[in-house]
Amino acid sequence: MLKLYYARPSLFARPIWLTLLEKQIPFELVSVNLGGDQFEPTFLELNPFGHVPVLIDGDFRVIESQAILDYLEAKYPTPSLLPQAPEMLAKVRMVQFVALNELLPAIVGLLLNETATADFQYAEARVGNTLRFLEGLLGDASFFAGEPITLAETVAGTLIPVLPKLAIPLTSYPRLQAWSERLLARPTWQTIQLSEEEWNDFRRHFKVLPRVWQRRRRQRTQILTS
Ligand SMILES: N[C@@H](CCC(=O)N[C@@H](CS)C(=O)NCC(=O)O)C(=O)O
Repeated sequence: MLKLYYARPSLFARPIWLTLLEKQIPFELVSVNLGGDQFEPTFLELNPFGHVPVLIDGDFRVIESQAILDYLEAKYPTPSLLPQAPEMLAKVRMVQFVALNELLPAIVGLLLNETATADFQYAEARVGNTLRFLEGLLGDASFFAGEPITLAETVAGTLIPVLPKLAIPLTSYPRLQAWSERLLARPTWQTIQLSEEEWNDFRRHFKVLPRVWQRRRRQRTQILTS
């Protein structure tokens, strides 16, 4: 059976978890405590960069979330989450990469910084810019590539719905708000939903974790280069 090394709140691992559920592929979840277990030698053998997600399929191992999504689509093509028509494919890829390269770092900025700081305001502006773009791209469709859902939803759909919890309501983006509500109503989204307590823990820990990771990485660099 497939094994997914993940952490419940991990913004990179959640799209994989959802994709496995949407494709109805049997899998086992292996939780990695990102408070330090990612630097343990047994985990570094799976991913030398010390990140989740990692997917294990028999004796094949895949790291990097977007590579994992491509692997799942190629190996388990039904139901398909990636359209073939060039324009739809481009739309889905745009959403995937704008979500990861613009929205995710902006969300990290919102989580790390205090409200009144310039860094927070930059993160807020970046979120607004991304949401305006995605609102236009979605247009009047139910999902980015029409029906059914695609990787655009399993990727952006794990990020956009958290914005209201970060004091960024979706009310100015009515199409994305309705899209987000449609996704949250799906059984698969409900399965991965964090409880209020998990979300508060995640927010609290988020401010200290990057500093811990930086320190552990410096130690690793010394080991790797000595
Ligand atoms: N580019 C990687 C990024 C993965 C990543 O940064 N994962 C975070 C969790 S959200 C992680 O494992 N952080 C722990 C660390 O960096 O030590 C991917 O897309 O899979």
